[in-house]
Amino acid sequence: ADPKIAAWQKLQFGMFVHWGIYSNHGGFYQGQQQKIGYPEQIKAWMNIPTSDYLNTAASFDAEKFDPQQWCATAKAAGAKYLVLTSKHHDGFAMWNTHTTDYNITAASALRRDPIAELSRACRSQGLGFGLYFSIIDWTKQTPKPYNNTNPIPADMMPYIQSQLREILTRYGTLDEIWFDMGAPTAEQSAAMAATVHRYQPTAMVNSRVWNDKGDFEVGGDNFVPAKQLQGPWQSAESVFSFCWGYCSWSRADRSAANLPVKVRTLVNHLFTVISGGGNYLLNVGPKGDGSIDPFDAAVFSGIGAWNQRHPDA
Ligand code: FUL
Repeated sequence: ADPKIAAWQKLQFGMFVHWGIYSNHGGFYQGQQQKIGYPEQIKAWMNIPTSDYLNTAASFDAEKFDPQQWCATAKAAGAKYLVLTSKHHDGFAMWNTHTTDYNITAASALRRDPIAELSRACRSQGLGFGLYFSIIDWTKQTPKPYNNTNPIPADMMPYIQSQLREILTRYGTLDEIWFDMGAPTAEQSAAMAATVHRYQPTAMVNSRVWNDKGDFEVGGDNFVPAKQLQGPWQSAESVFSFCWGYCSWSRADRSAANLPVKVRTLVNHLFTVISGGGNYLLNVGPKGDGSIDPFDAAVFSGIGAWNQRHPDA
């Protein structure tokens, strides 16, 4: 077997993190709750002008952002790696990029590079690390909520490639790159995958680079197949299937009574997936201040309690 695939499959269980300017909104804009769509896509669903979105960015100081704590949450669950959103569809770069000022160090109050800090924290705690990268970008394309038929204009490719080069060369070894959305041509998909392989020869690329140019299959959101799939595959599921970024409104779902139900459901999915040879990537959406909601953190430690029954699984 290919050692690169085998090493990736050995990770088995990871923590996915959706965190960006949208986390500060938590599904609300001007006091109104977002009615449809994922909260990480609030800019498109609620038509937030870029100037307003930048105002939100300006107040994004993430005073409770603690990368060691995020790693501890992942480890408490028994996860072996962490995958962070470097850029979601809003186009806001969560690293100190040279390609645009629309980024966390230039346009937010945080002025730190969370990818740098998190990658270091992961390494210090013995966790693997990977990055999510949205192919569609609402700073280059008209924001369209949940539209997966967006072609990628040819003149967007140099921008994408420059951004990929930065995230692929600055943060040490990456275990996977998780592309998402858009409708690139086969040549564009191949070019993106080739850039990953060139700078990170051991990183695995997910199937949402499209056109069969990925190294592993992810299927749709919250996809938990009952059967073993052919080839390397992964299930990516969110603690709350209806939000990847932080949703502040779901108080009822975060009740004490719901905690054991949630843990049991997700443990069931974890074991279904890994016993079928897949990797399980469980998502959490930290708040805009950088902290993980206590309920969500308790879900991860609850899963860990189950995992310890099978420490070598
Ligand atoms: C989807 C995206 O559109 C969602 O916002 C989220 O990032 C999920 C993991 O993939 O297709």
